[in-house]
Amino acid sequence: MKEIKRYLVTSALPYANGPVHIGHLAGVYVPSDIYVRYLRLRGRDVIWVCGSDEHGVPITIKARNEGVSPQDVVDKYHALIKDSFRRLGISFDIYSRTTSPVHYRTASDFFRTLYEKGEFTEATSMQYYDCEAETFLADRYIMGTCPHCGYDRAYGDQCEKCGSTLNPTDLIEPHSTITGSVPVMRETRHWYLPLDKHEAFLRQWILEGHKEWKTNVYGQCKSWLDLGLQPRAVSRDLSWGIPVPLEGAEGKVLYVWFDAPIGYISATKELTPDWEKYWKDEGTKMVHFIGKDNIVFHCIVFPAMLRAHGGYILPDNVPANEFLNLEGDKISTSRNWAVWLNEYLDDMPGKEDVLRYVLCANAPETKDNDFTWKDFQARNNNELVAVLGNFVNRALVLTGKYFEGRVPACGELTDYDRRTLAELPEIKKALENDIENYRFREALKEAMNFARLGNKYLADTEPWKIFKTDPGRVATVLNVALQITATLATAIEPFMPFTSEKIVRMLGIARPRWDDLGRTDLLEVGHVIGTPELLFEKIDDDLIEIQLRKLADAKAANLARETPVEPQKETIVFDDFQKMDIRMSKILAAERVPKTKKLLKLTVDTGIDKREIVSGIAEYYAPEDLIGRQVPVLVNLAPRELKGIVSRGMILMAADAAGKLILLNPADETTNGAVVG
Ligand code: B3M
Ligand code: ZN
Repeated sequence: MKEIKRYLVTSALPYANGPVHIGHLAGVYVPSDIYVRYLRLRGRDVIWVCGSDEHGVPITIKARNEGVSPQDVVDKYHALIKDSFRRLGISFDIYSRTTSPVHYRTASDFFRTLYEKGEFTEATSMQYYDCEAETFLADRYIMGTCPHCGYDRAYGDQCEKCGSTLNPTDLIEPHSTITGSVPVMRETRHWYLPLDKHEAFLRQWILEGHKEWKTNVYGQCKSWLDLGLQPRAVSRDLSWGIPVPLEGAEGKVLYVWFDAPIGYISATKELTPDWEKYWKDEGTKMVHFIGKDNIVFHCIVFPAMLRAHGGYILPDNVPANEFLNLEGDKISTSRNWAVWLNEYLDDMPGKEDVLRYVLCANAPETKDNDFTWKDFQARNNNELVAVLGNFVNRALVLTGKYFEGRVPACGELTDYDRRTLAELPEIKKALENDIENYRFREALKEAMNFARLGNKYLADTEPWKIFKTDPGRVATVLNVALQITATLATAIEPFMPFTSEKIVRMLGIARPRWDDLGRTDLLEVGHVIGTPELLFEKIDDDLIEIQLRKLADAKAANLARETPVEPQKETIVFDDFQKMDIRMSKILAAERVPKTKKLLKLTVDTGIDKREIVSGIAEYYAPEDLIGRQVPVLVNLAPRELKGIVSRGMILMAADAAGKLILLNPADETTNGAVVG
């Protein structure tokens, strides 16, 4: 075993084409923050680098759709992402970006070195070209009919209907998604990294040398290697990206997956002049935190690049996570099926640690996992409030009550006290072992075990019952409880830094060192503690309802967008239309029809008369929101009895594809009875 002198931790660079969501957090940023905070607490030499990934086709597509430049897109999201990470306490040592000048230079130099060493091959191939847009069409810039299932919106790389992998040339009747025009075939020349040349090394290094990697990671690597590695193009015909730094390479840029991982190196350079120590000395342990869709790039492509370059170390581990789903569905940016970090932070101020806690407790470490708002609420109420918050609060409040906030002296310990205290070093050991082995869910459970232990200790010893008869015993119990609280403050720091900070502040001490966890002299007798405040609040149903409603709205909008508009009905003549008598009418009263979910009984003034109409809008409007509104009513519809009420007429409304009803209001109010036509 080599000696570990320092750590270099990297986290996947998020694409700067949208905000980050809970899937990114649970998969990558929360676990890496826990790992790094832990290493720092242990006094290890560690740096943690990240930044925005600002190249790639999705960014240019977004820019085109919004009528702005790619630089505008990345400027906006880089700032948003960086700020929301900071607000959640994600403690990178640097959060850089791949449009930075240092990165341009670093990536260009890297490419040139490989080129000069003869590590690339060059090849010419025929690719689709859009003559109107004067550009080659990279994978999702081209669409056509799937040769397998006939779906007519298949992309150049994949059919989303039947799931088959495609080449642009497989598409029937291909067209450009930029201009809609029919592309032509044109010759283009690119540089390739011959992964096949590195295959033997990678097999040995991963399959023999890293059997300890997580099974999902090891398994993916093995299946790639077993399929046999092919040369991969490292350049593209695009205008957005880092130009290929060679003579005669106009119009060519580095493939985004070539420059992005080099971003880790650039960020380190920006952070410290000592960067080479972290990248080139064998005493460095490098760990890449990523999601499962990035495994091949970090375990196969980037190591091959580093080796081809020479002089760089390779990662020691790549603890990739699986995916987090949301309320049973795949998180999707384009379908707005996500909890966006920036929105969460705005909607739930002061609950940063709750999100960190829930995402770690549910992290998709070995399989895909589901985030639900009900589970979020339950974990907050039953674990954070009832266990962690309750214990700390009791220990502090009782000390205030019985000993005026002074740490009481510890008398003689009972066997039970001794057994309780003996568990502390055991928990500490388990916690360390879990974190060092990237088992963060288990680690969090261990950290919470300090609180569970303390809670149980107070429940069993019941100091509130014996103060009158045995104040000395109460002093001992509270001394023990406060020492556990001090341990807890440090143990939870990697997971819940804001809460840790609060506890330390309330105890009025400097944060205990990691090595001192479990000690029984963390607080001196007589030390005055601060005023206790609640660490967590119970979360009520209405807060959860707001979030569930957001998701329901997103779902309805998707359904409406994805369901085709109803085809036009048969042609009618004017006289057919004239048969309908539609009048502007005012809603005077509205009430629910008992024992129904959908129906409201409305009293309307049609100008002709006042009458009752039963309408199926109860799911979309509250009765009180309807009163006083003017709406069009079909007044000569034959009366109909519904739930014992005679409905005379119909309120005209718009129904979207999801069946959601919208009232139609006139732009200006008119007299009741005014004819619509
Ligand atoms: N930009 C993130 C993703 O696939 C991708 C990671 C780059 S890490 C060098 O979501
Ligand atoms: Zn298909």
